[in-house]
Amino acid sequence: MAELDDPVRDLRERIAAASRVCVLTGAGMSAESGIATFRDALTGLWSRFDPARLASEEGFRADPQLVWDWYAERREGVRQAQPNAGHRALGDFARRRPGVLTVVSQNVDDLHQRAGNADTVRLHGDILADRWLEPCRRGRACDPAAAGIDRPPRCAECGNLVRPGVVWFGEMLPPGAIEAAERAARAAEVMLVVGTSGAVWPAAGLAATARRGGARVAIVNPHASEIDGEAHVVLRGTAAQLLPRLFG
Ligand code: BV8
Repeated sequence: MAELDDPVRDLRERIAAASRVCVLTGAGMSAESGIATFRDALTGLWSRFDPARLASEEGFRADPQLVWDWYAERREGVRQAQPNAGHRALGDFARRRPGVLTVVSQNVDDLHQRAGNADTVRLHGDILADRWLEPCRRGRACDPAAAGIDRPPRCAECGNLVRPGVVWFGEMLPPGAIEAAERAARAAEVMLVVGTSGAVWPAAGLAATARRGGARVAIVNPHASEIDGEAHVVLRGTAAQLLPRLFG
């Protein structure tokens, strides 16, 4: 049977024949672009911190400058990074087969968008975006340039702080994001889960949602994840190695 001989070829053929494909990506998708994965992000200076604490409103309020500096360093890494062969394979596929592929990402970088998947569903926000920490009483849009050079920038009139436009632990996902992701997972004929440890919810539940919807579920990850059990097939490899072979 093709599947037993060559699971990559079998999956590639399923993707080529499908009219609806959903790809859920995590930090491993951007690892080969030089962006540390979320749980590896705390190296060097940050190695003594817990990412789940830094990536929370409580952590930000406890030490705004520390958290702001962590994000500033990660933002610079994103700006320096380039989409890898895995991002490009998905962007090229979307250009060749418009309307077939939905990319749902937990990542806060912009590499899918830069590779051509402009309509990527962002579950956890955008690290390059800024927001006010408190809703602005004057309804003003957040403009860090006007908020001064402090770290984090602070509104000179009311003291409101600027924070990164990401979803922190304990915060709701952007309106409509998980609903759009669940619709794509339920409708998918093929669901590919790339580069995620499956540790963060509700994103981690999308593989099971796709499986219940009848999708063929496959995982691309060099290591075991918490949701391997939801997959029909697990491909032990990296995004930049395998996605060009699956979507090329
Ligand atoms: C929420 C932005 C409603 C910030 C991030 C059940 C249901 C709902 C909520 C919960 C629940 N159980 C618990 C919760 C609470 C919480 C949660 O999930 N906690 C976990 C720790 C248990 N969830 C939430 O708070 C979410 N909000 O549900 O709202 C609500 C509200 C209040 C109370 C209840 C419900 C919000 C979660 C969003 C958090 N924000 N990011 C920032 O980035 O700074 S999540 C963060 O983790 C990143 O976005 C990251 O993408 C994400 C997930 O991690 P991974 O992407 O998987 O990355 P990781 O490093 O873990 O793994 C990398 C993988 O890649 C590895 O497997 C590795 O092997 C692989 N890999 C490495 N190299 C490669 C590779 N793969 C392929 N190729 C390679 N080259």
